[in-house]
Amino acid sequence: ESLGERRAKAEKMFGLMDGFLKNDPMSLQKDILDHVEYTVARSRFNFDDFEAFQALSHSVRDRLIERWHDTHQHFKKQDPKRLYFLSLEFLMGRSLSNSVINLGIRDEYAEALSQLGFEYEVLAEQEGDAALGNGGLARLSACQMDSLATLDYPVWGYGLRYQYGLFRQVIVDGYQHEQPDYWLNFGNPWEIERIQVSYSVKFYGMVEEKASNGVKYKVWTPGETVEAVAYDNPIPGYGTRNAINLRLWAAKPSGQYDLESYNTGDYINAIVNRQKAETISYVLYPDDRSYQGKELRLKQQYFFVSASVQDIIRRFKDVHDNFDEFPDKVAFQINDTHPSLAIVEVLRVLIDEECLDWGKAWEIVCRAFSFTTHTVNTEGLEKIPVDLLGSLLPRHLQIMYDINHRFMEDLKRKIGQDYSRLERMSIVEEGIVKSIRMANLSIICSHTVNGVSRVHFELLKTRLFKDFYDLWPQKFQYKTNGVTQRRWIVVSNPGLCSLISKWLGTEAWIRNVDLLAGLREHASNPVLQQEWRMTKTINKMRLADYIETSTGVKVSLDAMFDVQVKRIHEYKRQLLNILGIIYRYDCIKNMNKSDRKKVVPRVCIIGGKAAPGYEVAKKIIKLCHAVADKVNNDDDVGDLLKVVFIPDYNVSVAELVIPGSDLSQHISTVGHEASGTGSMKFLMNGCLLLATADGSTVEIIEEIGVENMFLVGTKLHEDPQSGDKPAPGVSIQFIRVVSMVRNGYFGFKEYFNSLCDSLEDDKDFYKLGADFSSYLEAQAMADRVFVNKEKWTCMSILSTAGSGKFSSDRTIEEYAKHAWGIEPCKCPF
Ligand code: F58
Repeated sequence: ESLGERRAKAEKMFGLMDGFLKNDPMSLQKDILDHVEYTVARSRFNFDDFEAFQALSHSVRDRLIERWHDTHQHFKKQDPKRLYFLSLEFLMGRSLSNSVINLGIRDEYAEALSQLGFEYEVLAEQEGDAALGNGGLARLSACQMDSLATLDYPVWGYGLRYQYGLFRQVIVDGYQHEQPDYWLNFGNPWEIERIQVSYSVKFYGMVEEKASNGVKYKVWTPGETVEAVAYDNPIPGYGTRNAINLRLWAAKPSGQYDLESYNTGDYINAIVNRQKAETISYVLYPDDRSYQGKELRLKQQYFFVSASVQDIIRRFKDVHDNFDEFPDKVAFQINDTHPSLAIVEVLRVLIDEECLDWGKAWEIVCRAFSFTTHTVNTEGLEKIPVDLLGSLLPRHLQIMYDINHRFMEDLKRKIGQDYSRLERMSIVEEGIVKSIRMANLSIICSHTVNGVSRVHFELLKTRLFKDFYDLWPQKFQYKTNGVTQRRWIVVSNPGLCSLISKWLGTEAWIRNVDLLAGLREHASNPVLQQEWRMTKTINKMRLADYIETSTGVKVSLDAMFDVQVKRIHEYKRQLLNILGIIYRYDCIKNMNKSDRKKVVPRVCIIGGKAAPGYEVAKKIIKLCHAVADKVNNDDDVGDLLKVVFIPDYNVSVAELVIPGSDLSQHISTVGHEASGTGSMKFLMNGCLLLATADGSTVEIIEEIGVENMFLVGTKLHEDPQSGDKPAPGVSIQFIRVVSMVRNGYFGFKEYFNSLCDSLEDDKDFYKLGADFSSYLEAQAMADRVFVNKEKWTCMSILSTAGSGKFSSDRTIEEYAKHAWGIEPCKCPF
C-alpha cells in the first residue's frame, strides 16, 4: 500500500467517525443506554443497579480508550526513552471514580445518571476491588501509576493478572477465615483482552553447548511452554490527555500440541494437562514475608518477566536495530526483588538470541535497571534454592553463576582475600540449602538501588547492604514514598476536597500538592475550623453506618475515632494497641462516677488481614475480638469505650475509614517499617497521628512539627534490630494488662498463652513492654487535646497542610530525574 493510499483510507475512516465522544449529559445518557442494550445485553427498560454500573463503566472505558490510543500514538511518534515498571503486585482497588475524576467528567456523569433516575454514588458502590496485591508495596505501585500518568511520563506497567486476588477475610467467632477472591466472576470492564498479543514462555528442559564456525553458544530446549496473553488496563492521568497502560499477563495453554499423546489416543488427558498451564496466574501469594522456595511462585515470577521482556524488546526492535541504543530508550524499574529475573532474562536474550557478546550485553543491562527494596531485615530478602532454579530455569542459573564468577573476581581484586565479606556479597549462598540471593543479584546488576525513606536508606547503608554501599556508594539513593492525593483526597473525601479548594481559591493543589501549605495561614480561623469539623462529622457518620452494618456495633459520633488499619504483623504492634485498650477499660472500670465524666469517649477501630499461615497474627485478631466482646457488652462502660474489628480491610474500605478517623496509629517497633504509607493517607485527610519515629514518620514529623502529632518513644533506638537485650523497665501497668489476658479475663486462656509468653522480658522482641508507658502517655495526651476542639482542629488542618511532601508525584519526579532518566511526553489535547 502506498503512502497516498494509506492516507486516503485514514481520511475516509476519520470521516465516518463522529470525532471524539461527547461528554454532555445527553450524549452520556445515550452511551450508557447503548451499553445496557448492546454490551450488557439487557433491555433499556429493565436493568438493575449492577447492570447500570456495568454500562456506565463501559461508557467510561470508551473515553479512556480514546485517550489511551492517542497517548500511544504520540509515544510512538516521539519515541522517547520509556520506563517499564515491573511489579508482581498492583493493588488498584476500584477504578470507576478514579477514572471519571481523572478524566474530569464526574459531574457530567452524575447529572446524566440522575436524569435517568440513578444515583452515581449508589452505582459506584457496585464495583468490587481489584486486589492483585498484599499491602504497602502493591498499593504504592498503584499510586505511582497514577502519578506517572498524571505527570505525562512515557511508561508501561507490567504485572500478573491473577484470577484470585488477595483472599477475603471472614470472621467467624472472632477467628479469621480465608475465602477465595474470584474477582473476575462478574467481569472486569476495565481490562482489554489482547488475544493477538501473546508470547511463549519456556520452563524446565536442558541446555546444550553448540559451536558454529568456532564460536560456542548455548541452546536451551524447554520441557514445557506456556502462553502469556496480554490484558491491558488503561490508567488515566489527571488534568492531561495522557493515559498509560498497565499490561497484565494471564497464562494460557500453549498452541504447541503434544502430538505424542494425541497419537497414542490419550486425547482427554492431553487436554486436561494443557489446561494446567493456567494455574500459573491463578492465585496471588498472601504475604508471610518468609521465602519458602515455592516452585509456583518462581514460575509466576519468570512467567511475567519473560513475557514482559519479550514485549519490551519487540517494541524496541520495531524502531531500532542497534542494541547500543537500548539503554537510551529503555529503563527498567524492578519493584523489590520479585521481578529481578528480568535482569537475567535480558542478558539471556541479548547473548543467546541476539548474539551479543557478554561484555556488550552486560553493559546494556547495567545501564538499564533500577531496583527498589521495601525491606528492612535480612530475613525479608528473597532467596531461591539453586536446585529449584536449576530445574525450572537451567540457562538462567548458568548466567547467574557467570555473573557471580565475574563479580567475585573483580571484588577480590578490589578488597583482597576478605573471605567473610566475599561470602556475604556473593550471589550464591552456600548453606544447608544452597540458594541464590536475589537482592545481591539486583544490586550488582542495577545502576541505582533505592530505599523508600531516609531512615530506610540509613539502614541500607549501615546494615542490610553495608558491604555493597562501601563498594558502590554512588549507586545508593532513597526516594521517600508518597501516595496520590487524587485517590486519597479527591476520590475518597469529596467534602474535604471542596473545602480545601474553596479556602485555597483553586483546584491546582490536585496536581501540585505543595499548595496545601497555603492552608497553614487559615489553621486558626474559626470559620474554616467550623467547616473542617463539619466535614469530619459527615465522614464519621458514613463510617459509623459502615461499622454498624459490618460489625453490628453502634458507635457514638462524639467519641474519638481511633484507628489502626494495616496488615496484621507483630512488628506493626496491633498487640500494643489492644493492650492499651485493655488498660483504658481497666481504668474506666476502676473509676468513680465523677472521674468517669472526664473520660474522653473512644471508638477503637482495628482492621487488617493476617497471612493465612501466620499463627501469631491470627491470635492477635482473635484477642481483638475477645476484648471487643467483653468491652462492648459491658453496659457499665457504654459509649466511653467501644472496640471494633472491621473485617476484610481493603482499598475501598480504606477509602471509607481514613476520611472518618480522628486519630490513627502507626506504632511499629523502631527500625522495622521501611517507610509506611498508610500514615500519609491519614495525614492528608487531617487525621492526627499517634506514631513511633519509624520509617517515613521521621520525615512527617519534620514537615508538620512534633507538636502536631503524638509521638510514642522519643528517639531512634541505637540498635533497632537486636532483640537480645532485655527490655528496659517494664511498667506495672504492662504487667497488669498482660496478666489479665493470661488469667482468662477475656476468655480463651489457653489459646492466648503463647501470645502472653512472647511478651515476657527476654522474649519481647518487638519491645512492647519497653514502649508501653510511652504509648500510654501519648494516648493520654491525645485525650487531653481532643477535648480542646480548637486546638485539635488546628492540628488537623496543619496535618493536611504539611502533607505536600508525601505525594507520589514528588516521589515519581525524583525517580524520573535521579534513577530512570526519563522526560515527560505530553499528548496534545
Ligand atoms: C512495604 N512492604 C513495607 N511488602 O513494609 C512498607 O514499610 C513500605 O511503606 C511499603 O512496602 C512500600 O514501600 C510490603 O508491602 C510486601 O507486601 C511483600 C509482598 C510479597 C511478599 C513479601 C512481602
